[in-house]
Formats: sequence, C-alpha cells, structure tokens
Amino acid sequence: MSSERLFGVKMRASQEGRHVSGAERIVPASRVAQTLAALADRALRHSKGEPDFINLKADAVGEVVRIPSLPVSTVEVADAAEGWARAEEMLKAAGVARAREVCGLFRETYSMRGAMLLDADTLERLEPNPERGVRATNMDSAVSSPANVKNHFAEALVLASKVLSAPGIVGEVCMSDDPNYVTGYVATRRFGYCRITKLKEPGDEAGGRIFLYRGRREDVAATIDYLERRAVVVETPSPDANAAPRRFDSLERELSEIAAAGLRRETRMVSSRSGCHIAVGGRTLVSFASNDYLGYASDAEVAEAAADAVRRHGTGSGASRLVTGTLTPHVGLERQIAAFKGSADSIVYATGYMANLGTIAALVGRGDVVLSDALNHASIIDGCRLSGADVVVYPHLDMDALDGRLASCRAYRRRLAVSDGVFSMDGDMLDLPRFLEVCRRHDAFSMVDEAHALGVVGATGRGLSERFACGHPDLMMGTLSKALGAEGGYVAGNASVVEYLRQRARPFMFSTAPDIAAMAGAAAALARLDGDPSRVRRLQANVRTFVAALAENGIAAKTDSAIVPILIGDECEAMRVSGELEKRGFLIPAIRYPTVAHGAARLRAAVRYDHGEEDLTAAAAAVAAAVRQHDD
Ligand code: WAQ
Ligand code: MG
Repeated sequence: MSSERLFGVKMRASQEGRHVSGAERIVPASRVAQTLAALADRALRHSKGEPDFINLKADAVGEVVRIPSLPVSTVEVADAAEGWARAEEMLKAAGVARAREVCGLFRETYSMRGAMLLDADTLERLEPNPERGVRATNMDSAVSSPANVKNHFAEALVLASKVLSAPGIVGEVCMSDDPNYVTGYVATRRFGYCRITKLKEPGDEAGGRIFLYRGRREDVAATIDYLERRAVVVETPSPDANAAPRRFDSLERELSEIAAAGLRRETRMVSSRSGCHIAVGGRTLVSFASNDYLGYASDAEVAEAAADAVRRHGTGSGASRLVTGTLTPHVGLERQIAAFKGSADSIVYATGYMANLGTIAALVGRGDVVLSDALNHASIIDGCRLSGADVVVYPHLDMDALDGRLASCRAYRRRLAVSDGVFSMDGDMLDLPRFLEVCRRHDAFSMVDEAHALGVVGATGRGLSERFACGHPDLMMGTLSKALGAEGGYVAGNASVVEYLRQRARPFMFSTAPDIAAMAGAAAALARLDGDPSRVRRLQANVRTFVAALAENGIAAKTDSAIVPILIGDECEAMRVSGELEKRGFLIPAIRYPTVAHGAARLRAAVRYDHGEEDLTAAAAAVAAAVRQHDD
C-alpha cells in the first residue's frame, strides 16, 4: 500500500434488527468509494436474506501493524462429532488442559455477535459485555480480494491471524453461522490455523467464536483494545522472506496433524519409585503400566548391589567394550545370563533396542534374507531395515507361512527367522517347538526376543524353552529392563554366534560400555530370580485372577504372558477409556498407532507380582465401567 491515508471501510447489514452480514477492508483513500460500493452490493445479495438496514462507514485508521498470516493445515473428519473431538485434542495439545469444557461452552456463543473471551485456565468469562462479546475488527489482508463476495476462509484466516497476534491470546475456536458452511477451525499459537472440515451439519444456523486468553487480569483491557481497535494488515509471507524461519513450519504442521488425529503422546512425570502404586501429578494410582513384572526395579537389595558397584567402579566405564570399557560387572553378568539360559555365552548391549538392531544388522546383510513376524517389535523391524538384507514379513504366528517362505529362500547365503517370544502389545506367544522345527529343516538361523518372557514364562521364569520343554533358538534375545528391573539387552547363544556379534555388532562396538549400575542391578535381580521362583508363581497367579475378573465383568481378554490387551479400536475412544480409568485411580495406558495398527487401539494392562487381589478385581470392574460409560 502507498503512503496515501488508509481507511477502515465497514459494512453491517440487518433485517428487522437481526444481523445478516458484515465485512470490512483497509484501503487507501483512493479506493474508499469503490470498496463502499462493493460492500453495499454484497450486503444486498446475502444468502441469509434481504437487509432492510445497511450501515456503511469509512474511518481513517492510525498506524497499521503488519503481521504474518498463521500457517494453515487441514484435518478431514467424517462428521461433526469427530470434528469436535479433533478440536478438543488440538486445544489440549496446545496447552489448554480443560479443552473439553471449553468446547462444551461453545453453544453459549450462538446468540452472541462477537466472541466469548475466556480465561484459558480458569474458564472465567472476561468480556465486559457477555451478550455482545468481543469483536475483532480493523483488519484486512495485504493481498486484495473482491469485496463484493464473501470468502469464508480468507476472511477467517485474517481474523484468526490478528486474534492470535493479540497479547495474551493463546487460541481461538470458530464455527460459521452460515447454514451452508460447515468447515470451522481451531487456531493456536503452537499449531497455527487448523481447518476442520466439519463442525456442524448443513442447515444449522448456529455459529460462534471463543478467544482464549492467558495472562494477568489487569492486561485484559489492552488485549480487547488491540482486538477491537488496532489496524492490522495480514501478510502472506513470501517463501524467500529471510525474517521468519520457515524451516520449522512443516514440523509444526505435522505436529498439529498428529494432535488432530488423536495420536499425540505426552510424557507423564512419576514422582515415586517404580511399583504397583505410583505417584503421578499428586495422586496415587494403581499402575498397570510397568514392565517391572517382578518388582526388582525398586527392590532394596537390588538397589544396594547397584549402588555398591557404582561406588567401586564409578558411574561410567569411559570407553567402548572393545577398548577399556569391559569391567568386571559386564563379564560377570554375561556369564550369569548364559548359565541361567543354559547357553554357552552371552553378549550384553546398553538397551534392548540396540540388542535387536545390532544383532540382526550384524548377522544378515545384502545377499541374505530375514523372515520377520508381522507383529514383531519396532526394534526388530528397524534391525531388519538397517541390515540391508531382503525382508520377508510373514503373517502373525503363522508357522505354515514361515515354512513356505523359507522354502523359496534357498538361494540366499544366510536365512534368519526372527520372532518375538511374547508379543509386546498382544501378550500372545510363539509356538517355539514349531518355529525351531521349521528353522532347522531349512537351515535358517532362529532368533527369539524374550523381552517379555524372561521372568514371566515357564515355571521358573526361564522363558519359552522351559515353558515348552524344548530346545533353544540359535539367538535368545532378552532385556534387562523388564523383569530384571534394570536397563539393557542381551543375546545368549553358542560360542560362535556370540563371538561373531562381539566382532560385528556396531552398537556393541561403537557405544560406551553399558551402565555399571544397570549391570550390577540386573545381576542381583537375576540371582534372586534364579534362587527363588516364588515371585514368578505369584505373577502367573495374578494374571489368571485378572483375566478371570475381566471375564466376570463381561470383558473378553486373553494372554499367554503378563500383558493383557483389552481391544478398543478407535484411537480417541481408547484415550477416553484410559483417561476415565485414570480418574478412577488406575493407570492402564492406551496403545495407539504407530505402536499398533490404525484402528487397533487398545488398553494394555501389565500385571505385576505385587498387585493385590483387590487391585486386580477393582481394576477389572473399572475397565468394564469405563468402556460402558461411552454407550449411554
Ligand atoms: N469478532 C468476533 N467474533 C465474531 C466476529 C468478529 N469480527 N465475526 C463473527 N464473529 C462470531 C459471531 O458470533 C458469529 O456468529 C461467529 O463468530 C461466526 O461468524 O477455513 O464465516 O462470520 O474454511 O459466520 C470459517 C472458515 C468461517 C473456516 C467462519 O464466521 C475455513 C465464519 P461467521
Ligand atoms: Mg454468534
């Protein structure tokens, strides 16, 4: 715009006192006349009816603030209910904890001409006139558009960009009152302007806006003054603008899409030690969320062994295992694991993830093939990808399919079949004897991940070979972080396999040796498990009690381990049920995509040896109540 004087040109039209249409522009003096004419034309042709009163005016505006337009993204939804669920999720992700209540207040805006101004945290209404609300005016786009037709999207984007640039405003929710316009939006500082394709059904005349404010009460007046009086021109930043960093935009857009799809994850801070009762956000919850099945993560004797090792060896080993990082606790633990698993040797890695990644990528490469169960853990999938070998995914637990695919893989140099022993999100178990028989017949390496089997499966917790009274796979992978309560991963096997991994597994070669406290803690826990399987028996009895209690409450669940999945399906519904359980004092997390398939969201309850019978029966009843609460 030139140095000519600028005018705010406004139109407002009504019929028998009822608001019909309104619009505004900021234009230079030379365009005031034509803009007034175009706005009058627009008022006369509004779909809501013919006005009997048209108010046109043009005021000179003071200094104009130029601001960038909010970034735009779109969420496709099937219906208005889903649209509001997404709106709520997004507000929550942007830091509005009481998003549900905010959306619940929306219908109170229907009768207002302006927007409801809410304190984002206390939900107090801050408009001086609650019947009228607060109106954002004196704004326009830097890009001129025809003034005689309404472009809902362009005008809403200008309004939202101004509103979110106002001091203290953290979000806006909007639904048009045009009965033919069902797309609405949520605008937040964090995610920008997110269009939601359906917030109401066609034909519905209801519409409104909520502005969310966070700040001091004494600054509200200045915010309203900015919204109502400050002249703002919204620019669409050109791609080569060097001012605003554009490289973060695509990240933020993707984050808003994650939130809108109900897939945002939040970390939760636990202030107590691991246990079946944990303190979260000032409350004590009965936890079904930990893999510390046997309670060794907070066992005093185990902790003392770890502390003692740190006192003797220090906090870090200062080098990789192959340089000077191999200390007594590493060697001791590797021997102990081998003895417990009945194998010749074992190798320890810093995490279970690295154990799978490093082992698979070391064992197979280009010219080899790896056959992997469709529901294997992410660390196995990533190891397969990293290896460069051809990857053949066979249907979950389908040993005939594995057999058939191995038969057509004879030409490869090496064949590796890899499966979870206990599947971490389904709790079901591999038929190990069948798996071994198929692998041997095709001379394929067999690898089984016993992360959730060690300490859980078999009369003394030794895993699948004990449970089925059969032989061992070539590579028995497991973790130190679940039933052993520490951190790390291992692979047990014969001398040549383990030696080969020491020479070839890159996470082993190129990481600093695993943490001493974790080695000593795992060793102490393993010694306890080896000496006394009573906790394993209690755990197994608890699982039976819990599954039976669920069944008594009409909830079908089954498991071969301590992981009890309760299938829900829809991601948002799973989140709702889990949230409801938390209100009732039970922490049973919802598991969603990408951990499980889209539409296969579930609750995942992990049973511990120290859950009391009362914890288990009360939790089962709460699950049933929370699931059913939805139906009414
Ligand atoms: N300031 C505050 N609130 C307002 C204003 C304003 N300037 N204008 C309208 N409202 C309130 C009022 O309560 C209306 O009932 C409600 O908002 C909706 O107004 O990306 O057309 O003019 O495609 O119907 C969204 C576009 C269009 C979404 C929104 O709003 C997209 C729209 P309407
Ligand atoms: Mg309204």
